[in-house]
Amino acid sequence: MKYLNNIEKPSDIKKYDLFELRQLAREIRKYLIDVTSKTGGHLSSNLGVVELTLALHYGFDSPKDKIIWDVGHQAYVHKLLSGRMEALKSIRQFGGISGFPKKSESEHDIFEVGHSSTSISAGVGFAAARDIKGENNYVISVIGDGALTGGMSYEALNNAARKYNKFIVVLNDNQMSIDKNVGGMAMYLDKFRTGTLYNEVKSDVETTLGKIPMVGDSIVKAVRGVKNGVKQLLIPGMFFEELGFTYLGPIDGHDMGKLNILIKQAKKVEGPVLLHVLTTKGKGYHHAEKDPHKFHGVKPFDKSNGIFRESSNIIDAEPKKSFSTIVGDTLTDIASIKPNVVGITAAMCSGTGLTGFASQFPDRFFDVGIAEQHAVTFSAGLATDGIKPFFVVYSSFLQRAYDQVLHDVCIQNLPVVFCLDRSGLVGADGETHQGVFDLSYLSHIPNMTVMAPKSGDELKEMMHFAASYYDGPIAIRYPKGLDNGYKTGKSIELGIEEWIKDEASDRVLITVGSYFERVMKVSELLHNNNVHADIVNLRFVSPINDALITKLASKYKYVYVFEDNMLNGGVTSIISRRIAKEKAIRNISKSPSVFGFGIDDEFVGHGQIDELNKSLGLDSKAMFDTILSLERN
Ligand SMILES: Cc1ncc(C[n+]2csc(CCOP(=O)(O)OP(=O)(O)O)c2C)c(N)n1
Repeated sequence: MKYLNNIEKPSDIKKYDLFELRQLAREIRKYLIDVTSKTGGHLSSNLGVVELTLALHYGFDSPKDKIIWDVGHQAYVHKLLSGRMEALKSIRQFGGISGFPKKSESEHDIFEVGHSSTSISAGVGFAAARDIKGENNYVISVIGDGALTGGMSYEALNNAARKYNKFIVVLNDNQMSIDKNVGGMAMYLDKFRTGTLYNEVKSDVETTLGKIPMVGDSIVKAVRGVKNGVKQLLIPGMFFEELGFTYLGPIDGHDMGKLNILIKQAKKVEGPVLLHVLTTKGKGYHHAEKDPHKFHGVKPFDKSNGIFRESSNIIDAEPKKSFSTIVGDTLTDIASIKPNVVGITAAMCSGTGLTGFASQFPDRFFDVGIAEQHAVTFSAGLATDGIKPFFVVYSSFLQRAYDQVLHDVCIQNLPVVFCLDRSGLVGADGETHQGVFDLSYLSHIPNMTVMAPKSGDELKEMMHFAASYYDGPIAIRYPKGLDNGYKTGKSIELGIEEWIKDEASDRVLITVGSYFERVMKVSELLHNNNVHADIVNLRFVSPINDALITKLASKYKYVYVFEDNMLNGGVTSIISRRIAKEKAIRNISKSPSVFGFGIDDEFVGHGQIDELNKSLGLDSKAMFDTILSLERN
């Protein structure tokens, strides 16, 4: 690594000439493949931005100039150029560096991110702050064509129009989101590559003008005559130009020389600039170029053949299914008997397990792009007119559609089903992706039913229950990972919990969803120490029935709640409040002490889920110890 080894900060690359920059790009690709083949991580997006990242750091002066990444999964090259070459080997691991920009890691990571479509808004903020302070730096927002499907990016473009100097939006267009990019903007951008935009517009103009009697023909001739002039007028980029940006491009994003020239030009333009860069996701690694989707987020793999090193369950006699697969399969089963059922994703078709559904029911499958807010209100529209939508979405991504859930679905009490994948701790993606807020942000909304299954079988039953439920919205939240194999037990009934053990103890363990296995283990450890506990699988976080609360308030000395969620506003809060109310109303002299195991008022970083739970004192042994010590006091 002759060139890469000599770089400690971004400005170090300025000493290289074009030939050397190209060598450096080669070394970076090799290093990225080496590291991610061992650690896993986001590979193909990073391979696609090697030259672009080099050109940005070559043309600008970070951190004085502000380079803002959208989503942030493509910032590995940036990390390499800003002193984290060795640290990259620990990326996404417990105690290692983050897979996304992190201010605590480097002064060059100026804005934190993980969710999509934030970079232009943040950039407008940086540009406005700069102007208020009378400073002179450039602001550069780097956004992918996938992230450009998110509504907030248009709000930001609209807001930036004609206002800011030294503000450059770099559109990194590789025609891919995680899956193939979708929607009208993707089609529009696609035409830039093929040149069909100009031809199409020209023929539209000719047809329209030709229809005007007398003058039509001569104008058409004139238009043909000034073909090149028209081409200048109708060039790609009109959309952005109309919004007040100067459009530059499209340009080959792997041509270092051209990139350097265009960035120089962009720096001279007055007003905001949109620099359109065409890249290839997975560039330079044959397997990733061939299947960029597979190499978007990788597990460790054999770099010689691109084959993932499989996890051990694959060699089990009967491999366990993931919760996402169970959701996809169950939705397909439901849709085959209920013709009004549709499946919706916000750019996460394969991640949410919907690939099979999409191919079996292409007319009832909707990928709306990275547009969670739209997906919710779109579902509300469908549900109002007799369709039964299942919006399958990662828990942390639904956060941004809170008002749509409340305002468009819940107030009108519409029968939309939300399947919340990746609820609870998700592991290596860290803070931005932990799905530990949904019980709090959903269960306090009137009309919303919230369920959490203890297993894949129960998840399936809950989906069938939801498919036949028309009295309002339902959310089912389930974790990342593989099914634990527990059977459902008694059938699902609205608001009714499942008693796993009910033996008149003075202690009860209330388990919510994915905690089930760990709680069974806690119960076993307690039992072995002659401490006996009843066990309730809560199933419904909302509604929780009155009889359960009465029983909890009057029978037990200790109530332990286990929830893969924030304790603030989560199940522990709900149950504590309900017990306190019960105590007041029924004049119960003694009520139980309620203790919650969950996330206590902090953002949880990255690492394996087991490691994170251990660090939080939420593994079975630690929870067992906590119970013993609480009761000893
Ligand atoms: C709000 C939100 N929804 C979904 C995702 C999941 N996600 C991560 S990257 C990605 C695709 C981004 O595509 P693009 O911006 O074109 O970047 P590329 O990977 O193609 O470089 C998606 C959907 C997310 N990060 N944030």
